[in-house]
Amino acid sequence: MSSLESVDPQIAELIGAEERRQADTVKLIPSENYVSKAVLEATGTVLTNKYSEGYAGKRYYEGQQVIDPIETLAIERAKSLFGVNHANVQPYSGSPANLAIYLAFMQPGDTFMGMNLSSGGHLTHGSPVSVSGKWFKPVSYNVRKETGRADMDQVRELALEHRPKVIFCGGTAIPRIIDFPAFAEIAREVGAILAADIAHIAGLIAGGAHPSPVGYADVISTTTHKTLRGPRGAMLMADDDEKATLLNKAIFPGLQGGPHNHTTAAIAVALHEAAQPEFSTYAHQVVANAKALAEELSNRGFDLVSGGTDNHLILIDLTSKGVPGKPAAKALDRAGLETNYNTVPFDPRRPFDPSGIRIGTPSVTSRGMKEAEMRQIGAWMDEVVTALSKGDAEDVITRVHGEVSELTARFPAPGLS
Ligand code: DSN
Repeated sequence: MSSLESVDPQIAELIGAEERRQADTVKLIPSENYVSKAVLEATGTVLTNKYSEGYAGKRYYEGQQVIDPIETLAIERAKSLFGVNHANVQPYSGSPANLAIYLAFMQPGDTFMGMNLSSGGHLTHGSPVSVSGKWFKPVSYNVRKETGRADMDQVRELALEHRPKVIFCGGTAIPRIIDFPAFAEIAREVGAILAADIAHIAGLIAGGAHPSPVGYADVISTTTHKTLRGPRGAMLMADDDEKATLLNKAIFPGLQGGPHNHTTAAIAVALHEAAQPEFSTYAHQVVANAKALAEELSNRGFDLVSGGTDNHLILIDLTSKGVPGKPAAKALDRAGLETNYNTVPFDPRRPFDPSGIRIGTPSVTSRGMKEAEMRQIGAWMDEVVTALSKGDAEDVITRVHGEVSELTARFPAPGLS
């Protein structure tokens, strides 16, 4: 019996249940993944016992003989993997990382630009319910209705009109390649800082399956737990010394206290894994799988925002199927296909009951699934959603769940016992 089982059997049982759930489910949420056993091991270590406010060589607590080299290793690996001059590996997650960008380069009330949430942006890119929208003046740009792709004419017009301090590109529901050079040109023209939020695509960039913002964006923020396949955490990167210093000050002492050293170690492990040749194979397969799944869904009459995908993510408007996103996601979940309901661009419905679902292929790719399995998953999704639209999906959900279990048994997930 493990210590956890003997000390707290309730939590041990719940963790075990979650592990079994993750093993038995086809996880299609595009921001999730399965980390390796090595990343899990680094996360669950005595490093959690240590306080380390400050940065290597300049800490406010003694006893940093081991923490300093761990954090330095993580930084050096991030710099080498992404080809940047500076990296900060301390942000607790993506939202604090983005807030640090505001703190570093803006004053309360200043204007910035970001992609509208329903067009694919993130809450921290100026949503009125986020501190980014409450304490600053966000100007939102959209995708074009006809193409579902970022409206770069609108970005330029708004930038010229509002002269933002910062322009954010990137987001959480963008199925297409982000045109970093085009954003950089506009940012230069209006004298704005270009911030690239690459949280979703960091692993694809590291693996060479998506263009990099390095050389275009002034600052880069990313989480470490999505396509990058590390622990839950984040990083900030920059080439310019002055900007890097401002970002460091914004993270500590501006926003955070002690870094989560166990997470820092696990980030270092994930960055090491991402530098191996097999990670590039994984990154390219993530994209190939997403394209195969998008094609299958499209052939089956699903309305994909922008018509398809260039990356790991597919955004589906279910309006034409006569089923809103929330009931569809719930029915799919009961069939063992885990997605999230999501707004689509110009969605007439509300975020808690939107028109679409968002899916992606990082997790299934980490399990070793390929194009044939993606076609099967697309067929199952169609069966469930079609049955739901006809009002009786129970038999289909039960049958598909059985078939999903057979598939997941053939593709064990990394990190799970
Ligand atoms: N929650 C993340 C996602 O699912 O995309 C963004 O922060």
